[in-house]
Amino acid sequence: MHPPSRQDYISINFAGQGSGSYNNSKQWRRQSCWRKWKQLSRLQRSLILVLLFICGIASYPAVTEQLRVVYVAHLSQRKLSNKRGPPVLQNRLQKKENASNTVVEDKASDTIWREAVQEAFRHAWKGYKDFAWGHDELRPLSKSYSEWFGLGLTLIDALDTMWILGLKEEFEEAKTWVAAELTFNKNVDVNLFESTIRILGGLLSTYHLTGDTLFLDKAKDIGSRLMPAFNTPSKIPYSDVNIGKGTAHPPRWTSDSTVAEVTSIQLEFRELSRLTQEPQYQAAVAEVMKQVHKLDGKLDGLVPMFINTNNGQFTHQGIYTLGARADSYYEYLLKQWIQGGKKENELLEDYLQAIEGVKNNLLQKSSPNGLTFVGELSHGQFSPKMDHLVCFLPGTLALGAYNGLPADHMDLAKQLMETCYQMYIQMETGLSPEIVHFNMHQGSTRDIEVKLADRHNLLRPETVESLFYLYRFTKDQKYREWGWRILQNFNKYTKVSSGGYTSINNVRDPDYPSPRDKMESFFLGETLKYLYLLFSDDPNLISLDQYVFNTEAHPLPIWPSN
Ligand code: DMJ
Repeated sequence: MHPPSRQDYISINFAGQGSGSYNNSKQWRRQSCWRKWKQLSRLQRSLILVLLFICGIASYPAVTEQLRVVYVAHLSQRKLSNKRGPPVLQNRLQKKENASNTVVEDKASDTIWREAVQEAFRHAWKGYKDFAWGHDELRPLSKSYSEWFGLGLTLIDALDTMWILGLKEEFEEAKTWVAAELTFNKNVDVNLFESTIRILGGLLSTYHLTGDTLFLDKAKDIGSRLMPAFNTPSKIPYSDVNIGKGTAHPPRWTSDSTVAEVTSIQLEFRELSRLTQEPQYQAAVAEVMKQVHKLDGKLDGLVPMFINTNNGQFTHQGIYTLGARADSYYEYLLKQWIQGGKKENELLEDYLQAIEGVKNNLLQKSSPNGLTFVGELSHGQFSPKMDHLVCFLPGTLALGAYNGLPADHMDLAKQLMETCYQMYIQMETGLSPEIVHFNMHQGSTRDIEVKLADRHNLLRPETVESLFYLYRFTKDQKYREWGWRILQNFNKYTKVSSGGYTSINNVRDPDYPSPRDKMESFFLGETLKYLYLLFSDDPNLISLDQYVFNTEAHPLPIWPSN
């Protein structure tokens, strides 16, 4: 395959950056036009004036709208990009700007930023609709698609985002597809965790937001088809299920499952039981939590990454991370506790103990600037490696503090939020790599290093997810400005002109970030949803007193106390 041409990217250039001869040529053109105008007859001049007047009236709304968008984008771009120095300094400088100017910008930016997210969604949706409709994922450069489960994954993951963003037309056409085309009676292997968080979670939340039982019926159908995964000797589920045949199995090379996967399906199955009044779903996932709660092999509440489906024991012990394969275990301890009305004490105890475990074993500061980060532990050896996935943690810590957990969780959330933002802004594209390593030695010149193999960006949501929580709880405007900057960088380096956004291979090369030709479903399910919510000041747009987001950003109701 040919490497995709660079013209596939939209890059934004603002007027005024042009050549030095601009004024002279303008003057010359003005004089020449005036000469030609004088040569016309009176009738010809009147006709031209009438024509110009009619055109002006017809194009007035479109032109003013475009000018408004360009003007505000230009202001924001100038405000955020053109100043040198670390972000903290920039914020201080911004506050000093003349007061009336700030009022105009703030008023406009709130609305404009949300409109920019809607625009990004529409652009992503256009690519999906034109080239991948009804398939799992868009391949925007080759204008085709890829299948994972063959279940319209992107469309289902995006349903509640369209509802929340107010994209009624797009929502209706997707709903029509769900009603007419979506069937789970298919001979396909699906991953239990991925299909639970994206499909079951997406359908349940769309049901709650819309009240349309179409989505509940579909949720019941997929939920019941996933249940064979729990038929194992230990009741710890297998990773894969054939939803047509009703059979389940572990991956080919092992009888282990991933700890994060078996402990991050609970919010969805518990909710399915509540809605259907059928207890088997909740019972199956509660059994997993009960066993993991009691297991040996934890370190201060931190869990290993694998668990065996035959004997129910942790395997590959001694490695502790808040990143891949363990991340959402911690998230779901807190969120199940919130979902159930803060009554299930074991969940809370495990969560609080784990956060202490993070503080005691995984938390360090980088050099030279002292960024707080969460590293990994491998058989007693500390590694300053942090996955982008860990950036869910500031948001989760903040959510816990909002729900009455210790205030120092919020302090830590703020410090980690700054670090996650630096993982973006210190890269040449302003987009975070998948994995970073922090320098800890005195005399280092930069805090963050990136290995060659870790330079990709998959359009992941964790940082903007945390920005959303931090802004909701603190109302500190800087979190929105950070989110706006990240959105602009996605637009600059990952937007494909014919529709869609693409993962990239190299966040350190702004000239050629090397597109991967894939738009992950979570870009629509999570990244754009959290950005939109970050830019909304309405606390009732998915109130955090009424909803808890699953790990794929699908809001599920907090259960009423009775
Ligand atoms: C999503 O599927 C979920 O957020 C999951 O918890 C982690 N991986 C992706 C996004 O990065």
